[in-house]
Amino acid sequence: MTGSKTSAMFVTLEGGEGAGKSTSRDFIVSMLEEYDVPFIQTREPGGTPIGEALRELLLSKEGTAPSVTTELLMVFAARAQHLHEVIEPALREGKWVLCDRFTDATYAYQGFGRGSDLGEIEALEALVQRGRHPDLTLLFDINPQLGMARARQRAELDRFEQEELTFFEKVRNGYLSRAECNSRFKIIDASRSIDDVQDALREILKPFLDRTS
Ligand code: Z5A
Repeated sequence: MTGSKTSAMFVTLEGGEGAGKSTSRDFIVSMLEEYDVPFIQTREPGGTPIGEALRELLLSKEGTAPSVTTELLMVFAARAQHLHEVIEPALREGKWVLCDRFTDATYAYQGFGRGSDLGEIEALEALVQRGRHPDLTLLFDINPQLGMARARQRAELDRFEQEELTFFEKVRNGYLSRAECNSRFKIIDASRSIDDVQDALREILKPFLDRTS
């Protein structure tokens, strides 16, 4: 990375379990390097020491599970620190920020999945983000049954991944309904092969990257 190109973009990756966000993130990183674009990659919940500590609590299967409201406040607490410590400074420096999950995940998981009030999520979003929103959101859409089968092959399941299929169906519907009303979303059919998903990503990202050269 040379730091010579300055069209900062805030790009988020979203989708259900096993949709292939991590696999695709590595491919996007290789594209950013190919175009010599300065960038950082980060994730939510997490991205800072405070955020990573909250992530551990959120995903842990040990002890008492947080209440729906506690869970909602924890993801926004992690996000407030993430914006303050990592995302805003990087954007100010003209870097692309590639973030694995952001507030659309809160709408999908806490709102549509757990039933948190969407108006309350909007209020927290306004408080924490102060008008900051992603410029581009890549939604990896997958049938939850297929996604869960992939996730199960990969590693031990965390607290979220142990939910019933109906939870993930609600999450998927939440994401799709958000995508319907926001033009920053690009939906990628994540049930396709890795090569096909990467072709779709290249097609989506190339116009943005060409603008930086
Ligand atoms: N959460 C929340 O509730 N509210 C919030 O506001 C936020 C988050 C921000 C952790 O997220 C949890 O936090 C998440 C929601 C909640 N729920 N869970 N669980 P996470 O992003 O860290 O966790 P995740 O959803 O489980 O993502 P992941 O583990 O990184 O999975 P993925 O990135 O989507 O998939 P992957 O690891 O790239 O791929 C899974 C497997 O499938 C792997 O073996 C791949 O090799 C394979 N794969 C990938 N693509 C393909 C294709 N195209 N074909 C075949 N096989 C493939």
